Amino acid sequence: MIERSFVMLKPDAVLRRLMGDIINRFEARGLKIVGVKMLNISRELAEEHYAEHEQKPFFNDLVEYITSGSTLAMVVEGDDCINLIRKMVGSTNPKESDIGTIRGDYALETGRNIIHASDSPKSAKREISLFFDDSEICEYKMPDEHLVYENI
Ligand code: IDP
Ligand code: MG
Repeated sequence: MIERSFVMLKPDAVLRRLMGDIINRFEARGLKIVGVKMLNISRELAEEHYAEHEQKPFFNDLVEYITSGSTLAMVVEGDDCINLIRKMVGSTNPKESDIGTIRGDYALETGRNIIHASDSPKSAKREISLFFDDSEICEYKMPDEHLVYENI
């Protein structure tokens, strides 16, 4: 099923000039970027985005981290892409992330793990609407869709 996931490159990914490499991984896989923008996340938006972690001991550090600089927010589309992107991102703790995953290749610490990706269809819907207006999503057909997908 075609899904959309919310992906955010955290401030360290932007500062470390990893945006291109990471976006390229999604494009090379055959996924479609249908929304993208850079933004400095407000404290309010960060708290709302990470509301599920409000009671966790790392919550304040997490909000500080995510609001410490510019981020790149994306909506990525593709077949069953929510789980697929989580696999491409790797474990929350980069030391446990497989080599070949984004965190496993570019990060060392949980508190500097460079990327966020939605963990379920419900989170994806919530997160996309938190960061993007409908008018900011672009629908288009990839000319090689028949090469990426068997039954198109
Ligand atoms: P996820 O990003 O892999 O979905 P979550 O458990 O949803 O991981 O946690 C959200 C973010 O909070 C993580 O990506 C990481 O930046 C931060 N975080 C999670 N657990 C810890 C921790 O134990 N210490 C510091 N930061 C943490
Ligand atoms: Mg999460």
